[in-house]
Amino acid sequence: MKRIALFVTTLACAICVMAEDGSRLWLRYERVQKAEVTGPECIAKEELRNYYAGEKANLVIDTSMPEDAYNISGSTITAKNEIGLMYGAYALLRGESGYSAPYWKLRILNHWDNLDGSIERGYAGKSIFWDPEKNEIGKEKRDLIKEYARANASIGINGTVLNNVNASPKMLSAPYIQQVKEIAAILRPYGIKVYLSVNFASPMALGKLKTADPLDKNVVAWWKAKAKEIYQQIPDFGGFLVKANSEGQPGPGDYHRTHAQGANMLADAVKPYGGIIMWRSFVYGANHKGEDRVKQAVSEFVNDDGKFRDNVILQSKNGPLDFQPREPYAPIFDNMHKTPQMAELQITQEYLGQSRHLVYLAPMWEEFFGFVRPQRLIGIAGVANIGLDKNWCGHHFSQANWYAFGRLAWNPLLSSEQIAREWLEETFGDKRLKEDSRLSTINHQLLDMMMRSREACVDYMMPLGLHHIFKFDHHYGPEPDGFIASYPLEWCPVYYHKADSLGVGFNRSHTGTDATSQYNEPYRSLYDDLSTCPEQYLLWFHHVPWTYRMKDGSTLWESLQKHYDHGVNEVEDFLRIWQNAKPYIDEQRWKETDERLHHQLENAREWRKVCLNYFGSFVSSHTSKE
Ligand code: GCW
Repeated sequence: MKRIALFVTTLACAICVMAEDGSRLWLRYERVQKAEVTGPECIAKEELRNYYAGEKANLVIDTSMPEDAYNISGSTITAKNEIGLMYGAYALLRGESGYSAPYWKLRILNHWDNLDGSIERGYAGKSIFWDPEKNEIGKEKRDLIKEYARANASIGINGTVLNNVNASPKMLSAPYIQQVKEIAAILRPYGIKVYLSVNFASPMALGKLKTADPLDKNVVAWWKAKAKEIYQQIPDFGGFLVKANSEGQPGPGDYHRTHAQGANMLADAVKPYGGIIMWRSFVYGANHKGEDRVKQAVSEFVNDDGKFRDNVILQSKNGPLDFQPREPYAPIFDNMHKTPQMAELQITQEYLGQSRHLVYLAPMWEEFFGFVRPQRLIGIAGVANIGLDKNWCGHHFSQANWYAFGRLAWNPLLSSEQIAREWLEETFGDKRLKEDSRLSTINHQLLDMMMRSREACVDYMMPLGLHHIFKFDHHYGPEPDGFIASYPLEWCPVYYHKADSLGVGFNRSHTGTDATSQYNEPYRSLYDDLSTCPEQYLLWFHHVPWTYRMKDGSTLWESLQKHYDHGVNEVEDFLRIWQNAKPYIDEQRWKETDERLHHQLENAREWRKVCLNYFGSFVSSHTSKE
């Protein structure tokens, strides 16, 4: 298709141009309409009829197969039901063969969408679900949600939380439940269940009760009735996601109840219908004031282990702080032995350049799975990066993060490189260009750019374990000197790097906050000892002298400078790679990406300048010359 766009511009012919605005995502199949497809009428059949390039395809139901799994043998797909056939059809279109079953049953997107249409940490326009002007799901919205469902189904995502974890109680009011019902009906054929984030104080805000105490019988009755009302409308409703006693949200702690007591009350309400509660462990500041922020989740939840109902899942961010470009894994995964856990990854790039930087996140998630093995989890959630922008995600390459999340949710053992290769081929590849011998070099370079992009981001933002030195609130750009006395200390960058004339970094070893003791061995000892702590986490766990000798012989201060330089050089190289790719990419997507890459370079240089100036001011002239 991009070749067409290129010819069209060259020949100034306006007739056959198809907008290359990125709206088709990775689903850029050619509409061949050639295959004769046997089997039940279903989405798989429709997709293969339209897009399968072979002459014939067969869809076979085998009820003995596991849920969602498929087998592809030649052009025959076998699955338990139409959903499995659908997954098989998308796999066949991707060129897969053989047997495949999803690793997890719960593969869920979390939308931080507000009912007023805005999206918390959204960088791609307004919500595709909520529009305060329209209290119904009109035709246009219906079509869009269908496209969204299809995109998710093509990569195996099977659940979606439709609203922000900072939840408005209004979400549970009858008019909104009606809308959720309509959305659920669009998503259902694609095998996607809907879930809602709930505000723990909803019984007060909506039900006019005097309390939201989970042990109060009126509160219990209110939630039971609410669950019944929802399930009457949406019998396959998935359940609730809850952010409680975190960043000002209400929760059971307001009534001196435990997280388990709060979660169990909700769990009992949805249990008769097969619903689940995803309870978040992202808490700090409320009950453990003064404690190192990264320790607080474990401190607050560890006594609840074993006390949750069996339909409660604890949902935790991959790192103990907050979706930084690099964090060690969150030790909560080591500390809850009797509680089923889900990991929450952030697809939207809140702290990784938002939709302005090209940063492919799968290597970061792969790194996480190297520490928290997928078998320790029972599901996976990803904070979506989707909005009303034409290209869904703001940056054309941010689509790769949505794609990679889905593919990893299906199979966390896939390599990030394999996924990037697949995505590039589907999103920018063009079969007609295959003969061009330069293309394989270009493809290789694009792949390389994606694979290097996350480490580049770490390097130009916060290398060697630095963290949370972002500008306040919006988290875009550097503010290492950030300190506002009236803010909680955990929001201030200076709290996290602790730079002084001797050195920099947060001492979380046994001589400091002892956060290392929350880790299982071998990591506990590895991270605790300055001489064995991996350099990528050095300043996360230790306060290190500026003159400290790094493995390559340079001082810490020299090493910091090298990392910032390297990060910036990488982005310069990405711009060169993108320039080389120009003849092979359609004009619109090339130009939009190029503009963003230029901006990224500017921003990376700003990071380097601001951080090195700031940290350099602590390094004495004597030290810096060493
Ligand atoms: O990372 C922080 C974000 C908040 C977010 C919170 C959370 C939804 O800055 O915007 O709120 O995490 O995960 O609850």
